[in-house]
Amino acid sequence: MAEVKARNPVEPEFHQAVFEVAESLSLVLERHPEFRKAKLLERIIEPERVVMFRVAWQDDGGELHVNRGFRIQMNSAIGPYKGGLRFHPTVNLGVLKFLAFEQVFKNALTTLPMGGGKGGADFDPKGKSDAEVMRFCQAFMCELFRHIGPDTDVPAGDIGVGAREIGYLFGMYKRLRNEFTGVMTGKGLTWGGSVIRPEATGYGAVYFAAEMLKTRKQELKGKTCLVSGSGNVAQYTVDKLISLGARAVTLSDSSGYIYDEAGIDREKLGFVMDLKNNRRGRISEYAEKFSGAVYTPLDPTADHNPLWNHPAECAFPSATQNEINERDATNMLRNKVFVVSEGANMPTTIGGIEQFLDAGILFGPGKAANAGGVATSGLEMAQNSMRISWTREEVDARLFNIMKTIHEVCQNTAEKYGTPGNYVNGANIAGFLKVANAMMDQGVV
Ligand code: NDP
Ligand code: 2IT
Repeated sequence: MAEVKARNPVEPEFHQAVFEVAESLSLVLERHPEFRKAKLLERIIEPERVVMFRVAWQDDGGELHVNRGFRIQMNSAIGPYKGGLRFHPTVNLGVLKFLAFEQVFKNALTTLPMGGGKGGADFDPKGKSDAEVMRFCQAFMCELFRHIGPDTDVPAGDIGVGAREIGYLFGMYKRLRNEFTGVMTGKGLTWGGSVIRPEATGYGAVYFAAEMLKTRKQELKGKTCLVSGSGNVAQYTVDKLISLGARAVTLSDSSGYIYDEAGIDREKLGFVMDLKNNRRGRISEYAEKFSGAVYTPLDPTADHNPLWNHPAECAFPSATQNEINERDATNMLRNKVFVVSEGANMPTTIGGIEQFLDAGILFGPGKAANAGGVATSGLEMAQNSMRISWTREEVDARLFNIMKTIHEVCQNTAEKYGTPGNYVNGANIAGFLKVANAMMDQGVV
C-alpha cells in the first residue's frame, strides 16, 4: 500500500479501492504463488492506458469554458474496456481510477466478456440548458471518439450521464465515424438500446438483496428500506421494492433528504421521476408536495448523515462514494439494519465495511450488488451484435439469473476461502480469479 500511495499521490479514493481488494486477495496469493511471481497485483492496479484531454465549449451566452475529460482503460484481459462516464464537478483522475478498478472485478463477475474502464469530466450538468449539455457532449466526443469503438471500449452512463447525454454523445460519434455501431450502451430504444437497461442497476441491487435474504429464509416483503440518491439507480431500486411489497422511506440528493414514514408509493415515485428526469428539480419539492414527508437539508459540517439514522431492516445506498461513514454504520446497526445492498460504487468507507462484517449482517458490496447495470449493458452489446432486440421478459429474466449467479459465486468463493458469509471477499476473489487466469494465459502484456 505504501508503494501504491507513493506512485499514485493525491488519489485517496483509488487507494481505498485498492486497499479493500488487496485485503481480500491476501487469501488468494497465499494459495497461488504463481500470481505473485507474475506480479499480477502490481499489473492489475496499473491502468493499461489513461487518456486525459481538454474539452472546450461555449455556453448559451457565448462565454467559453474549459473542462477536463478522461478515459481510463484499466484492463482488457477478458473483453473490450467497458464502463460508464461520469459528469460531476468532483471528477478527477483518482476518482475515475477507483471506479475503473472496481469495474474490472464487477464486469468479471457478470459472466459476460467485458474488460474494465471508466471516464468522464469535471463538467457540472446542473443548471445547464439542453443546448449547453449538447455542446459539451459533442466537444467531449470530438476527442473521445478516437479512443473507443464497439470492439475496443464501450462507454455508458453514470452520475450526470443519462439518456439525454448518451444520445448527444452517440450522435456525435456516429457523425465523426460515419458508422452506426454499438459503441455506447444505455441507448434509446429506437436506436439500438435495450429494454430494462435504465431499470437494471436498481432492479439488480434489489434482486441481490433478495438473494442474500433467502440465505436466512427471509424476503423483502414488509421490510422497511432506506434508499439514498434520487437518480437512475435510486429510482429503479424504489420501483422494484414497491413491486416486491417492501416500504422505501427515504430518498436524497446532494442538498438533503426526505423521510416519508408512509412509504414511497407508485404515485410518489412517478413524481420523483418527473422531478429529476424532466424538470431537473430538487428532492425538497417532495416534502412540499406530499404531506407527512419531512425534508432535512444536508449539513456538510455534520459527522454523520441523518438519512442513515432511521429504524429499518434494509439499506440501498444509491448516490455516491463514501456516503456511509463509521458513524453512519454504527447508527444503522443500532437501528437494526441487517441488509445493505450497495447500488452506488464504494458508498461505504473502510471503517463502515469493517463494522458491517464484524456484525455479521448481509452486506452486498457494489461490485456484486450493482453489477446488474453493466450486465445489462453487456446484453445490449450482444443484441447489437446480433442486430435483434429481446423482449422485456427475456432481458429481465437474464438480469435476474445473472444476479442470482453473482450471489452464488460470491457466497461459494467466500466459503472456499474460509470466510463464509463475507460477500466482500467473495466478490473480490471471484472477480480477480477470472481476470488473473486470463492475464496468465495471455503472457506479459
Ligand atoms: P444519477 O446522476 O442519476 O444520480 C445520482 C444521485 O446521487 C443524485 O440524486 C445526486 O444528487 C446524488 N449525488 C451525486 N453525487 C453526490 C454527492 N457528491 N453527494 C450527495 N449526493 C450525490 O446517477 P446514478 O443513479 O446513475 O448513479 C448513482 C450511483 O450508482 C453512483 O455511485 C454510480 O457510480 C453508481 N452506479 C450507477 C450505475 C448506472 O447504471 N447508472 C451502475 C452501477 C453503479 P444531485 O442530483 O443533487 O447531484
Ligand atoms: O458503475 C457502473 O457499473 C456503471 N456506471 C455502468 C457501466 C456500464 O457500462 O453500463
